[in-house]
Amino acid sequence: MERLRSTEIATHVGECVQVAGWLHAVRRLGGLTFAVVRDGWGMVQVVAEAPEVCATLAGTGNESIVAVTGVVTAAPQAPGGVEVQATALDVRVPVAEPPPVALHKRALGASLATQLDHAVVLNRHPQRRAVLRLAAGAMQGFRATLTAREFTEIQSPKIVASATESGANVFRLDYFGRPAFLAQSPQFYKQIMVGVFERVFEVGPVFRAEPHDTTRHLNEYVSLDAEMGFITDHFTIMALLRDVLAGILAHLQAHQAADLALLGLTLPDVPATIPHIAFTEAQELIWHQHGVDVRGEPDLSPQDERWLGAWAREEFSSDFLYVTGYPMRKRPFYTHPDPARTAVSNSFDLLFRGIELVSGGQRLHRYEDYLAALAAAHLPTAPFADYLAAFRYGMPPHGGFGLGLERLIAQLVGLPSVKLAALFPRDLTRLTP
Ligand code: AMO
Repeated sequence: MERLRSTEIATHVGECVQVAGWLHAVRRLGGLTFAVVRDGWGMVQVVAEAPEVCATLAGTGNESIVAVTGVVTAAPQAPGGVEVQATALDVRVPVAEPPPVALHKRALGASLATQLDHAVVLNRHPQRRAVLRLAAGAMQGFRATLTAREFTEIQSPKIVASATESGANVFRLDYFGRPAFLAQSPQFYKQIMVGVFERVFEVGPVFRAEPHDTTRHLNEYVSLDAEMGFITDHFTIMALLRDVLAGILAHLQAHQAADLALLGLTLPDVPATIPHIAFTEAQELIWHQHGVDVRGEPDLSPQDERWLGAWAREEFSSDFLYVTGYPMRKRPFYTHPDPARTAVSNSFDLLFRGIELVSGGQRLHRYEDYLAALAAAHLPTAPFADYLAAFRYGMPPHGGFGLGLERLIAQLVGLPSVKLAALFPRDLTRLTP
């Protein structure tokens, strides 16, 4: 008999079917044994009355691989509104040892460290799985939205010869005797590829040697990057990003209702125009509202971002807020200045519920401007020779953004750490699992 997936059986009421998966839970009630079989997509409730099936279930450890044959019947209280009345049970891979953390409990009680240390097994928990599947859905929504707008997907090298974001926070490695780095972002390559395709995006890992342990930093994370040519300024990119976010959330709503329901989530609205505030105005606001004088600071602190997030919610009922015009001295050398005020950059961060989710902006596009920017940053041109070639041979005004996938998921779900949005997070102490 062909195996059906858990999500398929609801349309087979009255038929004899086979389901197979992991034995998630077993409990006895009167003369009946109830079991839950979990497969890659969901759960199936199984009811057994036959003494030999009940005895086998009683003697089989959770997480054993089992196949159940039986008739599908309507059961409004069961997941999916159906259950399987088991007539036969085949234990294919018995497991005797209990898992390191109970997977059959509705809520995961384990500490963050325990959850991360046992991620291999713990990622099977229905709630963990729903979170991780939302991350998969967000990547799909990102790809679908940009593909529909004629962007081309690229995959750029992750072993690179120069740091892109800054010399700090970069993992060094030995490339056949030559120094090399793990890419901090696809920044240079996505810009170079604007010279080829005009509009590009990339979904891929990036590496940051951040030597601190926080709830918002990973040492390897998934970056959702986009870059496009022929823009007016950073506001063109901010409008694009607004539509990309709306596209991602619409995708999750349309395709992942079950995961959202399991996590009890309602997705936020993305305003037709996301409100924006200039960097210096944001600092003034914090000074007036909270009495903390951050004016003159080159960047916003996590506390400043939380305050601004709360203000956006209060003022605009928006979970999203753009902060524009960061000081040039805090942005990477490739950033385009505001033509009217050269100390101010044509850049933005997007705050989502009070945490930086995206950085982006307009880039320099003239060769001479790059030479001047590198000189001003006291950087040699030689390591950037290939990158600079793109500008020597003609590049349009362009810009883009980078969005951290784990931050998006952590903020959407309300996770206490971005580490819980990664399959197997890399942090200061964790190189395994
Ligand atoms: P930036 O360095 O600000 O910009 O990174 C962009 C976004 O990536 C996420 N992020 C992180 N997520 C988890 N752990 C980290 N250590 C981490 N660092 C950053 C954040 C952040 O907003 N090249 C530019 C983007 C661009 O301008 O296109 C860049 O990488 O969500």
